[in-house]
Amino acid sequence: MTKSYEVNDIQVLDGLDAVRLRPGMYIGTTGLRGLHHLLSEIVDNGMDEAANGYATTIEVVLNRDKSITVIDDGRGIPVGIHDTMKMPGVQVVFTQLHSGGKFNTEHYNYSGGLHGVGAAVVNALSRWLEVEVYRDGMIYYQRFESKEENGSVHAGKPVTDLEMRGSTDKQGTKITFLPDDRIFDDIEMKEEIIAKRLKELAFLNKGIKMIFKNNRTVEPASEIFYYSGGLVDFVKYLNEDKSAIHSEVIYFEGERDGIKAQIAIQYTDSYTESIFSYVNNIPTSEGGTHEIGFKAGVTRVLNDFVKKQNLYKGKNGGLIGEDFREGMTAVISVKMNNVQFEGQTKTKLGNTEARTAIESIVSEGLQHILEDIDNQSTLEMILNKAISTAMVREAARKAKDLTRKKNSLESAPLVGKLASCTGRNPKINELFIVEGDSAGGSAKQGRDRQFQAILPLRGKPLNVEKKRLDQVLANEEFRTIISALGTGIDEDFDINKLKYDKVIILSDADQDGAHIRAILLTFFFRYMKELIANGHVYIGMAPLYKIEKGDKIRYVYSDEELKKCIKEMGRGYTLQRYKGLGEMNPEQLWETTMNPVKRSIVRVSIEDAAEAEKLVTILMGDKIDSRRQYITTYANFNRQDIFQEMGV
Ligand code: 0RA
Repeated sequence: MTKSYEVNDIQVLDGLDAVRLRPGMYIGTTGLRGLHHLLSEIVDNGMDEAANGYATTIEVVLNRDKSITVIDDGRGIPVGIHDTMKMPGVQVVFTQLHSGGKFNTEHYNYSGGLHGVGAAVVNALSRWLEVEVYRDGMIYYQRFESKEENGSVHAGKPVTDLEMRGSTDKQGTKITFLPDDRIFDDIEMKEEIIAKRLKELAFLNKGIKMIFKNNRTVEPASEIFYYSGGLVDFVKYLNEDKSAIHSEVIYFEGERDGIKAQIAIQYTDSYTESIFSYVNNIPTSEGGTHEIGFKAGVTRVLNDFVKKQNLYKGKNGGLIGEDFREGMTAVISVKMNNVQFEGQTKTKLGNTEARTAIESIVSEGLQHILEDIDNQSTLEMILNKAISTAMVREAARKAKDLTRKKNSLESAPLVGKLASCTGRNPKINELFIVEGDSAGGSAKQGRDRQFQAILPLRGKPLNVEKKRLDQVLANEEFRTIISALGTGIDEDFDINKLKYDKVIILSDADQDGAHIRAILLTFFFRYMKELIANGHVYIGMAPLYKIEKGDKIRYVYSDEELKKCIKEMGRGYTLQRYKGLGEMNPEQLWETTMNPVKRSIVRVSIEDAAEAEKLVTILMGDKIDSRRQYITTYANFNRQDIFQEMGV
């Protein structure tokens, strides 16, 4: 008696209830990403129909009540009674986990990873779900709800049988669901995320029409994504704002061991590589085996052409993979079964068989295309670009070796006009980088040569913005700075070799001075970040005015201070305004700007330097308005703003 009671009392957790217990296991998160995952599950089912040639159009509608509708014109979910489950196919699809494959696997290849558990999970995590199937001239309808019973929720229960509701000449499936606000942090899907995803799917599946309607806005909005060119259109779109170096997008596809790949490539004159890869329509932003195979294939094919034509005579080996990818925009779309996703965000393909398959597809497809007589100019452009990349790489390496060598020679005579100090204590030595030869001259005479070194800069230094390391290293002024500091640069930078405790930038308090300062800070920020981070970089502040009365001399650093000083002095003073450092004689420069007990210097923080980098971009760019705006408001170490206020 008691025993049978116990047996009946055993609670078997319904599959859908298990989903609610651990939503993370099925959709990753219950945040925004997980919420949109619900929509993906449904859209993916429609995409599977489309991929197998049964559907042409998928429509997503955001409804006013926060529910979402997805309509496809595929075959419609089967409505017949399932042999073993003894219920209509529709009900199986929405209430049984992993039911997707129980139908006809032959028609149902390529459902990827997290996706494919599908419709039942969506039902389990919704308040309610309604489905309409248009099939064999009939409309079928069924509704599911999450029901609360004695305080616990039972997920996705059918509240109607599958009903026939009249006839139709349409074919397909329409699913509407309301995500459960007891599961998700927020159930409002984001228009931008959906639109981006539908656009991506339209690119990845050429000829499929993706429609997006938003009925939540005051004016209902609708967008259609349709690309007859597929991946070729995708690459053109990605390169819209760049300059391509060959007009036709390279496209090929192939299949090896049941793994299919479509690949589109176009090179631009930019220095970056942008590869976007997908597996079963899912973005693999962390890359993985298919990308490795792709890169290996590209390197092999292009290197074969280089060798065959004997194009590159560089020493130190031939071209490397990266040489062939500078400026490359590529989209790789792979379709395969039994996908394994790895990595931090599960967006990295792990299947080893994908590497060899894709490499082989690329080797054959790319070679074939580039051998084509019509594509010889494209081939030439690509190979020339790779070779010049390799040459630049070589040059940069040589230049780096050069500075490294220079730095290793402790007492080597320094190039340029550095006046080094006599003392050898890097804990107290100071390097002044001074704008202009005349100020440099005064500084050299006025300094304490025991611990102060002077490096005059003639004109503006090279703007490092948009310059590559080799170009920076080719610049005499920067080479001198690098040599003087002794630290090396970039990856080779070693703070322990620093020969000066303080690197002090001395420039005029005008626009040119601000510009020079910004360029230098940007250089340090980009290539010697630690120098700033460890607090070795300073801005020197030269006075703006000298006030004299009788034997009293005062140097004034701001206009605020000037007003006060004039009051104190009373009548009969003489005022000199310094237009630049060059107007000061050596004694004055020492007194006001260099003497450690009297001067005022400002230490540069990383934030200042980051700001300076932005400033350089604007100063160098052609947006006149923002340039003016920036120069006049950028006040960190710049008294330009004060000049403006005074109308000087
Ligand atoms: C199982 C089997 C078949 C189609 C589908 C599921 C199917 C599911 C969804 C979900 C949204 N739209 C859908 N369209 C189809 C194949 C049925 C057949 O062989 O006729």
